[in-house]
Amino acid sequence: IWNEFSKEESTDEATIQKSFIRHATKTLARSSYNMDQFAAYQATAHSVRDHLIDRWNATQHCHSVKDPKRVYYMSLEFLIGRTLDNALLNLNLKDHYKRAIGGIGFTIEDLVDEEVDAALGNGGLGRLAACFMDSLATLDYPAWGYGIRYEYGIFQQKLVDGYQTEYPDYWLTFGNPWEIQRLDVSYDVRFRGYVEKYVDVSGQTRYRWEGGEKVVAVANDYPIPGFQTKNCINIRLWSSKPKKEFDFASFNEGNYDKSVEEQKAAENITSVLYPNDNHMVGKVLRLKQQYFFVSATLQDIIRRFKKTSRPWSEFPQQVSIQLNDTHPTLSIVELQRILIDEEGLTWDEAWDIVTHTYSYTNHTVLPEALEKWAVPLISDLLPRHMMIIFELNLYFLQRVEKLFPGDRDRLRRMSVIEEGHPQYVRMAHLAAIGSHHVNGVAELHSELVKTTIFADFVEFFGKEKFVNVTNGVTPRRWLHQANPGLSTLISEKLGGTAWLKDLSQLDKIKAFADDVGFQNRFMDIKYKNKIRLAEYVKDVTGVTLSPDALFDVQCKRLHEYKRQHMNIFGVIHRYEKLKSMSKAELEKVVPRVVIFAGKAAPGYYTAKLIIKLITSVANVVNADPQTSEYLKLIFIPNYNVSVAEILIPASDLSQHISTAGTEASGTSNMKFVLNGGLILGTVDGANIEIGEEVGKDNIFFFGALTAEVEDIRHHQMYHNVAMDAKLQGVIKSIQSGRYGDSVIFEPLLGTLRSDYYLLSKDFTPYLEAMERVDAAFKNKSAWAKKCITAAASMGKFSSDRSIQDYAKRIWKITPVPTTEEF
Ligand code: DL6
Repeated sequence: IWNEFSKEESTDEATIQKSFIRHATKTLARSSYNMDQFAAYQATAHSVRDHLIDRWNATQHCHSVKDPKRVYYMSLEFLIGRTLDNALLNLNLKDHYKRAIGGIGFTIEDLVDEEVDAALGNGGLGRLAACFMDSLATLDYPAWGYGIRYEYGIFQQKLVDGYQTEYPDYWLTFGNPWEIQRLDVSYDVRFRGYVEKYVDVSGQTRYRWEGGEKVVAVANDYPIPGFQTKNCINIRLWSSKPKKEFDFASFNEGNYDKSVEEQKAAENITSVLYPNDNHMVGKVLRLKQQYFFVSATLQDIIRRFKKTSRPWSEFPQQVSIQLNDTHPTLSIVELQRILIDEEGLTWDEAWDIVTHTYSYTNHTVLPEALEKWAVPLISDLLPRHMMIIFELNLYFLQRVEKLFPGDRDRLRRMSVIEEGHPQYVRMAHLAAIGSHHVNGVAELHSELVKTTIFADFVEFFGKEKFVNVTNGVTPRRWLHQANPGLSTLISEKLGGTAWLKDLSQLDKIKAFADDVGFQNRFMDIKYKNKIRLAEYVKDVTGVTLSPDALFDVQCKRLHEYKRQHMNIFGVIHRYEKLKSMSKAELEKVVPRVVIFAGKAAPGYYTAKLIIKLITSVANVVNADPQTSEYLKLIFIPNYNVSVAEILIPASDLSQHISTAGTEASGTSNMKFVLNGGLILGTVDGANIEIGEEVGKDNIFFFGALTAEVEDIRHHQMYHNVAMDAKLQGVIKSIQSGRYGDSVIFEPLLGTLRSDYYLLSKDFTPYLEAMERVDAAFKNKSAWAKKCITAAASMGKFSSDRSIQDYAKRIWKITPVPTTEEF
């Protein structure tokens, strides 16, 4: 009976309609007279979810039976975006649902638009984790994602008087059909308390962590379907609950607030995602989040491992844990604690297991982003962990001393503890010491990892431990889903959709780069995507755009190192130049639409000023009848995954202009080129590898090189270097009050005095690169050829390639397809 009734539902139109109506009436308690569009989305989502769950169950069953080595991807961020469209496409159900839902009187595209983004991440790091989950599922790897189910995702950004204003992102208001709450999967997590020393029956001195307070971690499962496979993996997101619902003593005393205080404090742990990207903020609640997530995840992994009664020594053969940045690094200490304090292993046995289990991805070398936690903070919250950190640091430094006797400065540099008042724990050092591999996310970045923050560690551990895995993006979401027109054209030319699972096949599209008929179709798809974006922009900003203009996009988190200010200074320069042109000169100009989008961390004053400058300039530029045909400037508010899906396929040019050596990789650069847009970029991060693949004629590079940056900074600091004349002109124009009260912008302009990010040095080369872009865009056929060649060269940048790289070289796992019998 079980087998008969648990079969995956059929996908014919009538069955889908039946399932839709069953969910509308039984799950949502709606009826035909009160079905609005949102309810229709919910009913559809529940119906699709049934398919996901069937596959999810089959996959779990298959993995339990085959018991392969699994990889656990621990990440405090998963920037998933919407799920409905992605699930329909990955399950190959889109056309079926389109017809079935159409038959009920709704359009699937409208329903897709009803979904709220799951925005549990800040930017690149979180979106990378989501792409990796898609690839892991698609490639049939036995994998789990682990994270936190924040009730508030990344804040919603609105513009008020041109300033960024933040609003809470309570994304769960109407429930979330994509998650499965698992009240049966829960673990206690302890904080604070004390450490007791005792002697066990065999006479060994041991420690145990006691007392303190406990909260409960409850699992919420988020099924992730692979593309054209039965495999459906899981992201397990933890939410915090109180151990004790209620303090009766306080309640009986009439102290009602106090009676629920503990409950509130427990729930607060997973309340909100910290909105900082590439910047460390040392708040206690954040440390609590980290340990809460680490503790629950490890308990879950260990429970699964113990089911098969293997000895502990086999743990690393069964379990590989990837740390997505240092945020989950306490996991290393926690596993050591469990093994020595609870499982009775010796220190060395335990450490051997730990160091064969973990690997760590570094996503930045920017000093302000490297995590360090004050020792008193850790001691208070996690007293036993602090002891273990000191102890493992001692053993580590003893080994360093042995290899480099008497080199005290080296010991100071390599120590996990940064000396001072207070002392700090350097999480990157801890992660590197406790992992078997450390990887950077693009070639240049991985080199910088080896030569800067981990130079001493390379000398100590050897260079084999430090590897590169260049990032990638999933072509399913970022081409097939976001750009159906282009996906269909490629499938037509390649004779099917197999390329979506093997992106290297894109290469064959190069053969059509000179074919005028193909060029026209390719550019026609771009044109339609530009119309779609123009409609969206009209909707959210009221500004009308011409799809004939060159669409120039920079969408990413606002950061000085990403240099959105260089872009807006460039726009001002362009505007001033247009103002000085005669009518005849104007007629030769390539019309341009410059689009910005991105959030600034709420406490990042300079980044917020850049937004204000962009919106202030936009007010002037867009209202100027003399130039408005040739230049439009847009700031799209509330950039998120769904906005990116509209923006990226519509760009002719995108800017990735970080100061060389600062952007670890970047991943939107890959998405833009994959969608037939060209890059204007610095020789930084993954731009470099993109350049190698597409060829130097199909990318616009400019600017100082990484190797030059330090010298230039030094020179600027000590030699009274004059600011670039064109940049000076721009500053003067801002200071003239042309874009509103210039006093507001003084702190931003002030950053150009020390000019840490080298705007002055790079400004003229930047403008010259822009001129090359304008000239190239004028030749429509040559431009189309560049775009086609570039897009067809993007095979390397599939996240499938990144995942295969991790799987083979670091995790040592193999695919386990969920076969039909499950
Ligand atoms: O690796 C994903 C992504 C890179 O593409 C970006 O270049 C990099 O800035 C970003 N790094 C972070 C680090 N933040 N922290 N913590 O987000 O990672």
